[in-house]
Amino acid sequence: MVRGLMLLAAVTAQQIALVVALLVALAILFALLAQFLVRPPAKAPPAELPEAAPKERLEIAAPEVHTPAERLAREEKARGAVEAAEKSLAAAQAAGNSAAARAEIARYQRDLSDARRKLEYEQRKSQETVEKLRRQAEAAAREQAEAEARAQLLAQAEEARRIEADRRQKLADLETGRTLSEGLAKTRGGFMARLNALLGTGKELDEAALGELEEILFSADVGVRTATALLESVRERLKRKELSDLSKVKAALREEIERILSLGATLSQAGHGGLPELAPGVAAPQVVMVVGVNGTGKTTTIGKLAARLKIGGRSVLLGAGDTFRAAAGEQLDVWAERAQVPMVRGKDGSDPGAVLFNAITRARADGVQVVLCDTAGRLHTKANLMDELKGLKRTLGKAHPGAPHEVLLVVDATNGQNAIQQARQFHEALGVTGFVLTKLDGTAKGGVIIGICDELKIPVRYVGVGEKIPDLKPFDPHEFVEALFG
Ligand SMILES: Nc1nc2c(ncn2[C@@H]2O[C@H](COP(=O)(O)OP(=O)(O)OP(=O)(O)O)[C@@H](O)[C@H]2O)c(=O)[nH]1
Ligand SMILES: [Mg+2]
Repeated sequence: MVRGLMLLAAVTAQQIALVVALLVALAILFALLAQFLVRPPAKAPPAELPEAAPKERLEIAAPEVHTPAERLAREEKARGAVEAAEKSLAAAQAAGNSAAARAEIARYQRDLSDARRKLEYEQRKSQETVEKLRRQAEAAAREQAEAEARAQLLAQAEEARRIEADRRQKLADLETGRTLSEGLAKTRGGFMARLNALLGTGKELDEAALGELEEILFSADVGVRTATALLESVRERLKRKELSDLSKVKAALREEIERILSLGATLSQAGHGGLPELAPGVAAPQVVMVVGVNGTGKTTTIGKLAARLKIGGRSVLLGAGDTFRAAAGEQLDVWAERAQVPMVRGKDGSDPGAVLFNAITRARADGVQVVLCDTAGRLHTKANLMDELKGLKRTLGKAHPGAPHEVLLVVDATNGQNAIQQARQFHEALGVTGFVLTKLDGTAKGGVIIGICDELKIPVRYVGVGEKIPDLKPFDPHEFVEALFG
C-alpha cells in the first residue's frame, strides 16, 4: 500500500512537472509568436545613449538682471542644451521603433522643445540687454556731446569776453598815452603863451594891443595868409563893436581857430578825426597811400595807425613801398610785428610799384580791409620824384579800382611854415585827402596846423605827439583848441 502510494505520488509529481514544463513552453512559444506576429523584432537600445537634455524649466516668472557676460554665458549654455537635446533625439530616433525607443523619442522631443524655448528666451533677454546698453551708450554719448558743446560755448564766450576786454583796455591805453595837452605843451609855451599874456590882461583893445596881436600871429607859424585872415576877423568884430576888451578877443580868436580847423574836418566823409571807413558799396580793401618829405614820420605813423586800426577791429596789411632807403623795410617789419599785422615787402632797390601791387593783390585775396602803403620820403620840390609818386598812385589804381582811397600826407610840425608849402605841392601832385601832423610834442610851431587847414581845406586825420602807439591821436578840432588855449 505504501509502495503503491509512493508510486502514485511519484507519478503525480512527474505529471505535475510535465504539465508545468508544458505550460512554460507554451507561454514562451506564445510570447515568441506574439512578438513575431505583432511587430518586427526590436534592437536593444545602445548602451552609449547620450545623457538626457537638462530638465531646467523656463525662468520667465522671475527675470534676473545679468551682466552682459553672464547673459552671453546663459545664452551659450541654452544653446548647448539645445544641441544636446537634438543629439539625444537623433540618437533615440536612430535606435529603432520599440516602445521604449518611442518613449525615449517623445521624452527627447519634449526636452528639445523646452531647450529651444529656453534658448529663445535667453536670446531675447540678450537682445534686450544689448538694446538697453545701446540706449544707455547713446544717452551717455548725447550727454557728453551736449556737455562738450556747452563747455565749448562757454569757452568761446569767455574768449570773446577776454578779447573784448583786451581790446577795450588797449583802446583805453590808446587814449591814455601822452595827452594832446601834454603834446602841445611846447606850442602852448610859444606863441600861445604870448597870446595868452596879451589877451589875459583884460586891458583895453587899443592900436598898440592890436599891433602886438599882429606880431604874435605872424610869428605863430600859421602862415601869413591865415595870420592876416585871423587879424581881419578881429578888426571886423571890433568895427561891429562886438569886442570891447582883450579877453573878448581871446574868445573870438578861439572860436575862429576852431572854425578853421573844423572846416577841413567837416569836408571829410568821416567827420572829425580818424580814417574814414569805405563808403557803402565800395569794394575792399581800402588802400591808403602814405606820402611826405623825408623823415616826417610816415613809417612810424603807418605802424601806429596799423595798431590802432587792428585794435579797433579792422584787418590791416602793410605794403613796404619804400624800397629806396636802406633798412626802411626792416623798420616797417618791426612795426608789423608790433601791431601784429601782415606785411608785403620786396628787395631793397626793387620797383615800389611792384611791391605795392603785390601787397594789394594779397590783401584782396585774403579779404584784408585796409592796406597801408609806405612810400619813400622825397622833397616836394623834386619834380622827378613827385612824378614817380604820381606813377605809383596810378599803379595802386591798377591793382584795385578806386585805389588809393586815401592819400595821407604826413607833415612834420617842426617844419613850421615850410609844412604848408609841402602840403600845397603834395596836394597839387596827388590830391591829398587827409593830413597827419607829427612831432607836435617836439615843437612850438604847432600853429602850422591852422595854416594848413585854412589854406588847403583838407581834413587833419591824426596828430602825432610822441613816438609810441598811443601818441597818434585822431584829430578833433574842439579838443585841439581846448588843449591849445589850455
Ligand atoms: N617825437 C616824435 N617823434 C616822432 C613822431 N612821429 C615820428 N617820429 C620820429 O621821427 C623819426 C622819423 O620817423 P619815420 O617814421 O622813420 O619817418 P619817415 O617819414 O618814414 O622817414 P623816411 O622814410 O626816411 O622818409 C623817427 O625817429 C620817429 O620815431 C611824433 O609824433 N613825435
Ligand atoms: Mg619811412
